[in-house]
Amino acid sequence: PRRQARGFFSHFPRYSEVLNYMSALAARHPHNCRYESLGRSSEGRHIAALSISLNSRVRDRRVAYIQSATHGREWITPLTVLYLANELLNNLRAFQRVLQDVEIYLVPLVNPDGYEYSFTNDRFWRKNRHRYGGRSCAGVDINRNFPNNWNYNGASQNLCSEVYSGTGPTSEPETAAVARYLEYNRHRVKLSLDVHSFGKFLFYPYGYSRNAVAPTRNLLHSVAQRAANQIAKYRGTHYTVGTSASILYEASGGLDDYAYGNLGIPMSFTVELPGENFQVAPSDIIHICKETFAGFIEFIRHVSLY
Ligand code: ING
Ligand code: ZN
Repeated sequence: PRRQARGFFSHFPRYSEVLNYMSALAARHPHNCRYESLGRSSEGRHIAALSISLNSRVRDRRVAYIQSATHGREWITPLTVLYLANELLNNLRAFQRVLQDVEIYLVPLVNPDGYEYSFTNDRFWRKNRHRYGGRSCAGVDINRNFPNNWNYNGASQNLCSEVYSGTGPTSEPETAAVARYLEYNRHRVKLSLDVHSFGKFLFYPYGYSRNAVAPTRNLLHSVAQRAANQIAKYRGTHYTVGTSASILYEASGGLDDYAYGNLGIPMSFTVELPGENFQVAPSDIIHICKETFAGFIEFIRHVSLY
């Protein structure tokens, strides 16, 4: 109750609290919000999703797909996605134009096992909790497990590595659940956002190699730059726009390269939120949620254009 009084966006909720929040939103907005499970993690937790639209009975809309907490320790990320859900549902009329013919599909905890483990055992846990090879190291990096140039760069076949890419593309149930949804809906998904922390970057494909150039890189760059400009309006937070390969490091098997390169989703980005060392002061959560919201809306505005 004390937490309720301080508000949801002033602390870091556990897995069950996130799912309760999601189901409460859907219960409060039955005509505009659907709560469902994309599948289960390797430890059996639900990968919960919310679908938000002006009328949830209408099918076949263009989809804006947004996921977060692909890495367990990136605690600020699901809060920005839940903030987006709550703001949209509480102000549907104000966002009528953006939502026209668009379905927002949100997966705040793609990696629920790694997320929980970062609360209970290791604050800096990144991977999922899948165990290969008996008692040795656990966990696969879900953002190295997607089927685009799998295990080519910035990934490892060492079970103990932070960027262990798994036994093959989509070997992980979390990766497979996301890929199944995106493949089934590939013709209507126009935007894919994978929200990480930290660094204040907006990345577009390709991330697997500095030498790989996306055919529509000019469009990707300008859409991301517009989102960065919207984010900066709130309190001047400066994001850098480019490919992860050129700005940060080359890494293959990420969601962004897969959504763009394999599925032909025209707008595919990775967001790196603020928060030095994955740590965010609880009093800063609401401000990050608000500035990021402006960026999300700018990305979503482009969904009806492509
Ligand atoms: N960063 C991303 C990572 O998975 C990234 C950077 C994005 C690499 C897209 C490749 C593709 O390493 C974090 N913070 O996880
Ligand atoms: Zn990450």
